[in-house]
Amino acid sequence: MDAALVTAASDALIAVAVAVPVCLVAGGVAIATRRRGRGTDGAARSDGADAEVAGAGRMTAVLTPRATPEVAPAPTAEPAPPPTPEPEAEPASYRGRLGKARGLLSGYLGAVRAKGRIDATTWDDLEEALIRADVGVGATDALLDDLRGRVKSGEIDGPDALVESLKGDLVAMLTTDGSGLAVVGADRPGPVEGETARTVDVWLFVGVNGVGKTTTVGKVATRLTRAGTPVLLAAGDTFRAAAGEQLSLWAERSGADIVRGAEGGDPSSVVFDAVQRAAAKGQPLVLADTAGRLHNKVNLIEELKKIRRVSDRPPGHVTEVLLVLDATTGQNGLAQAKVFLDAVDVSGVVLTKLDGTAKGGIVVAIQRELGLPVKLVGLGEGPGDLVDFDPEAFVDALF
Ligand SMILES: Nc1nc2c(ncn2[C@@H]2O[C@H](COP(=O)(O)OP(=O)(O)OP(=O)(O)O)[C@@H](O)[C@H]2O)c(=O)[nH]1
Ligand SMILES: [Mg+2]
Repeated sequence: MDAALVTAASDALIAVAVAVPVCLVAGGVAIATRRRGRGTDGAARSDGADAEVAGAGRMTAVLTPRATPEVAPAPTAEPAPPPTPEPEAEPASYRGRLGKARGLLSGYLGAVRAKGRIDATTWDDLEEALIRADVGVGATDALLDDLRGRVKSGEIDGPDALVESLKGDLVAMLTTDGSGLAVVGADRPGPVEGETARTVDVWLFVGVNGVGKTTTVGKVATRLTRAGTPVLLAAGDTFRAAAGEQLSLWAERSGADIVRGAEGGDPSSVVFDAVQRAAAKGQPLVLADTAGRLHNKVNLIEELKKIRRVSDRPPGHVTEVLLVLDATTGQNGLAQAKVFLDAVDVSGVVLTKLDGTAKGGIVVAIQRELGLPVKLVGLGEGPGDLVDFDPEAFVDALF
């Protein structure tokens, strides 16, 4: 054998030695794969086939029940039971939720009553009670001046009558016109020539961070959708990452529609889109959440002005700008409020967290010093914990 032949023969042997196990392994893998494939395929096919059969059965049962007696007719689907409604929490009541504020006043008023007569300490007690409840110095002076005059004239003849008169004065002070919310669809200006008709009311919720804007939007949405008014939520707080998510939860909870924008996007365009969508879907009201904080206060105020302008373009019409204030911040909240009043034409106040504070008297200061009606009051964190402001029930719960 010559050398070349030997090399060729040994190459062929090596090739066979390598090729055989490779083929065996490959074949094994191929078989295993096919088996696995058949397994899966088989299962899928069998499901599909079963589904087809079931489908055929259903079709047959529906179309030609007597022609194919061997196919059992599909049982008529039972109507799905109606969903069990979530148990409604007890509706929030002033008396039930204002325990803290009542606790503060009752100590003082108890002392006034217990004395049996009106003297200098009576006036000191009343003054301290009202100031500590955050009624404000101006309102406290006005209330006590009126009561002093009526004691002098003999109209009020003892501590019990004095406390009752204080109650009456507070109710009178808190009763204002315009404390009701705008009626949806009631106040739309007629169409201007060449302009789209205004078919969507917009309520804006403004206020500093953490006061309860988003929660209030959710509660108002809950209330309105329960009453049969469809609402669309606009996630106008694009500054905080979690804000849109938080509002989405409320949308889900209340059954409202929602329009969200990109994080860091332009909040005005979110509200604009929401108004367009509401108009297209025939929804009469957009509730717009806004940011409570931007990079600085000037930005925030400019942004709100823009949101208001854009929201008021047809088909939109701004019918409420609700300033949300946190009752627990008491008098400090008033200073913040003034910034908003200058920027956007505020139509009323939502006072939140009255359930968690002794400073219930802040309601008096808001109406007196800001000249704004308190329209809604937050008495807790739940969807039903928002009530119309009712001066009589409120004062009654304080005493
Ligand atoms: N106890 C009580 N808590 C409330 C009430 N309203 C809101 N809160 C709570 O206050 C906290 C802040 O509420 P948000 O609605 O997130 O406040 P926000 O104004 O939207 O805050 P930013 O988006 O940060 O500007 C949440 O924990 C709410 O559950 C209320 O009436 N009572
Ligand atoms: Mg918010």
